[in-house]
Amino acid sequence: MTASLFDEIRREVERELTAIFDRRSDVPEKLLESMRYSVMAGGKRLRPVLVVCSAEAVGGDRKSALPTAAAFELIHTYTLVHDDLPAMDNDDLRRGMPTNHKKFGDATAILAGDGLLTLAFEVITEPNRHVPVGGDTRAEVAMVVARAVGAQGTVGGQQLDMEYEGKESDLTILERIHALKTGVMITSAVKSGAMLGGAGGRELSALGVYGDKIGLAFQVFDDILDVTSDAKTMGKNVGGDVRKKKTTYPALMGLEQSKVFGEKLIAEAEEALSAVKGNTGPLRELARYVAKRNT
Ligand code: GRG
Repeated sequence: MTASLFDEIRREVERELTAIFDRRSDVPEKLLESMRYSVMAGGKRLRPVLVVCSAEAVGGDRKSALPTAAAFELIHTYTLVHDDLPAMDNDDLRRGMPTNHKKFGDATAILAGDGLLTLAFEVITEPNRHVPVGGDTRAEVAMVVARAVGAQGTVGGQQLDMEYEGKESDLTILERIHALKTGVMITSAVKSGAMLGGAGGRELSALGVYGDKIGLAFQVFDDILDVTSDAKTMGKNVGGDVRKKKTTYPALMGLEQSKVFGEKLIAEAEEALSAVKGNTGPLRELARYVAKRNT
């Protein structure tokens, strides 16, 4: 993401995250340090930026979306911390730094992930510090997020991903795993922003399609980067998909066809935005960014 609008949103999200941690002096020191370490280690902040841009696309106020935007980064970081554990992907590099368990030990890393996930729901449901958001809307957003990241969503996707490691798989299975593991969180970020921005039913479903398409495209390009990029650029180890015998889009379709497929998804995402009346420019740019990113 290069545009200054995205940098500005990222900075605001990071201020929100800092404020969230600064209010948590009641958390045991090492645990708080471990939670803060992985969240503040950087990252593209794609999910929070999507929450904010989606809220603004339907005429909502940025400030009403900021806490939920930050909550998405807390949840996303928890999945990274747990995914990197020795019992899962066993990675030692994330966001260009040692993984959480390498720095704080496995047990604290597990607890840091647990703490981040639950903190996210506290942040989504507590009264908004910036502008009032009705309790009903906060509860609805919490439900959408819980369904997306729970056992029927991201956690279930991780389970399937583990079960299919080293096994024969096809495009249908791959799409299901990716939709659950990566897609639902991206779609729910877009939907949550839209709900906080006061979207109507038609806009909400169009933004749901947009989220589904960029969510899958994100994973297609992630599979491509795992083959074509390097650890220094990505800030995490690459080539892991082949090493762990994971089925990927390049493995099933070849590199060139994977790019064509990813770009088709991006075009479909942009098409879905035509049902949204507000300023969809930033969401269009984000869709194109997903296809062009190099980290
Ligand atoms: C529930 C433990 C658990 C895991 C869920 C999301 C997930 C499954 C695991 C995270 C690891 C992973 C490789 C997920 C695929 C999605 C992906 C490419 C995540 C990395 O997201 P980026 O590129 O990372 O947005 P940054 O660091 O930029 O935020």
